[in-house]
Amino acid sequence: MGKRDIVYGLGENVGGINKRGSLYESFCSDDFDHTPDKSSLYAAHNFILIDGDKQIGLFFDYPGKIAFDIGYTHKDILSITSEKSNIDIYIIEGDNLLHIVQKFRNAIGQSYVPPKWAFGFQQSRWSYPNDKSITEVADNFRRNKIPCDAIYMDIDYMEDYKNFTIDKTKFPNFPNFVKEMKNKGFRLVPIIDAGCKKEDGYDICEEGLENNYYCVDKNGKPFVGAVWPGKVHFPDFLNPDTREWFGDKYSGLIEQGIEGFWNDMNEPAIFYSEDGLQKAFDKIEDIKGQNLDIYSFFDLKSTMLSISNSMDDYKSFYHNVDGEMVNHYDVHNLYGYNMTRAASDSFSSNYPDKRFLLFSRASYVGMHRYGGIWTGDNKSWWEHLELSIKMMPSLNMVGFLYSGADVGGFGCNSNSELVTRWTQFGIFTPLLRNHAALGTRLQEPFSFDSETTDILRNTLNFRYALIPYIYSEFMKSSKTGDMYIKPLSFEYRDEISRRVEDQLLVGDSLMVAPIYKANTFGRNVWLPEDMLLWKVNKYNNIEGLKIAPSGFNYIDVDIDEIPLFIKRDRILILGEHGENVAAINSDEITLIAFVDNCATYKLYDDDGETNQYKAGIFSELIITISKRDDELFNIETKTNGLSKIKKINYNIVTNKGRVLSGIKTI
Ligand code: MIG
Repeated sequence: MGKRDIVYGLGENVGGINKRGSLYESFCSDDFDHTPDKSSLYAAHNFILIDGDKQIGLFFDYPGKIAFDIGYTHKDILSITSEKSNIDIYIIEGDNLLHIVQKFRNAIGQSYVPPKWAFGFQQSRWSYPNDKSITEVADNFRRNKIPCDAIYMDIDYMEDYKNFTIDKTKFPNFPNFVKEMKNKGFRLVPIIDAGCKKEDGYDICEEGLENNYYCVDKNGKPFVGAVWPGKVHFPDFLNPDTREWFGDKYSGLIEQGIEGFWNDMNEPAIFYSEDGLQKAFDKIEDIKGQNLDIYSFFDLKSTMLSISNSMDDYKSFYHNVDGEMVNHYDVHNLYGYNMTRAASDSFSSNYPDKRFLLFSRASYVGMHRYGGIWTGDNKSWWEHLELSIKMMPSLNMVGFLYSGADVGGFGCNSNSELVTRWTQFGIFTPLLRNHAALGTRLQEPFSFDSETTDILRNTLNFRYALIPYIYSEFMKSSKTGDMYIKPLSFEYRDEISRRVEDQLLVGDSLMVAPIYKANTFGRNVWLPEDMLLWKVNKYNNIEGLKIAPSGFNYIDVDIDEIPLFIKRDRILILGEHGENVAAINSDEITLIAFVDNCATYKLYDDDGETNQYKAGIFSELIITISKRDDELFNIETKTNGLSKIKKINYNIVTNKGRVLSGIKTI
């Protein structure tokens, strides 16, 4: 590598946008400590992009463990090591960084498209255990007038953590409850785990055993591991028959009214295996009664800690790939991918014209065609808000457009300021879900003081107002292989823009500069060119628009403000807000444009529910604003006939900072 080369990529991983200086690994791991010393998270996204004298993309299609030493052992040497030699390497050249990403994305296929309601705010917690607690959360949203589209059901909705069951004591009439919630405007999103409980009489267990759908040990017997329900079998998702069988099981919940799922623990996470546990017991037996010196004691401790997700376990079971026994360890990174593929394939064949919400914890490049991802068990740490900012563009490079982090942080206790700042960034991520772990402090938007509730209401109303823009940009990116979220360097090639890691380009018109530090009421922002600054407080109160000059600007950002930068000759589109996506009035939009010369925006929309858009049924409204003189602008619109928009409230800011407002009817 040249001294100043930048290495982008690796999708979901720790570290910065520029990965240089560290050692990374792809081995999907269930690790809830996303600390800087880690080398791997839940995903294996073996794509890197080098920005040096030459720009080049590299994709390593390899299902096992692979290491990326990006200037760690030697600062100027990039070295990639797969454990075995069976690897396909793709070298992608192009005119610039974005072009290389587009070529890569065109090769790996179009990104998953969720239903439009999945762009609304979603609330989760491990767990809202029963129908009463879910109703209470829903009522709290409406009482506080905070928009929300979905509430999550974590593992406790199941009977003894058995996939595809509903605990009847907690949900006496589930289909009815789902309907009631939908009438109130909320979708319920249940979790599905990879491991299936080993229990006589449990249909999933029995059918799987009868048909050899589970992974087997070296003797060909169904492999037994343990997760939430205690002992489980792991469906062999590499086997197409297993996929079809398991995928079709989602229909049981769909028939009860469910329209979205999250697939968890599919690295797969294994708490322990019988062998692993036995080895640990033996060790304890051996040393019982001894006077343990420091090394024997540490050894004992690490034996206990390494019972979970152990390499020995991953090496001890097999998949059936076209009749051949393949060791799990060698294809580990394909497991969660194929679980999510199973669900997606089944949705497409059983409900071909309906879109479902589907996202996964584990993933591999290519899974982006079947579902999105969330970034797993982060913590309520400011550092993890920062990490989530840096991860977003890397996820977009590998096609995971529908993604997001647990807003507010999953583990540890959050506070009002962190939830506020995290939400203020989260509103730009397609998947916007507040989620928290068992035993942590409540962090729903109404869980703090009334001032915080007010701020979060405004913030989330603003998210809903942004949905026409977010959806339009998302859909265009998914079609063309563009990135919905980009680092600055993908558009601005000056040396400072190439190094900025805490500002992002969101869609075609916006740059964001989130606050991600505690007790902070402002920050430096690098502007590669003059931009229009709008400090959003209440979104429907468009005031204080001013031009921020290129260069470094220190921007004051009060706790209730979101600084937004609109690029020159670009247009931001805003809709109305509503209590959920369905309630948004779609015949009127507001635009804010920063026009020096001429700006055009192509607003995409579709029914948000079906796959008709693939057959060309979507609406397009092209808005062009061109300058006649300093005071006069032409606004022209052109539609493909399907746009419902009748009225545009415009705010045009000239390069001298004058704001011209008015209404244009179509
Ligand atoms: O071992 O289902 O990442 O979102 O709340 C924890 C309980 C299992 C991990 C997921 C998290 C979820 C939790 N699960």
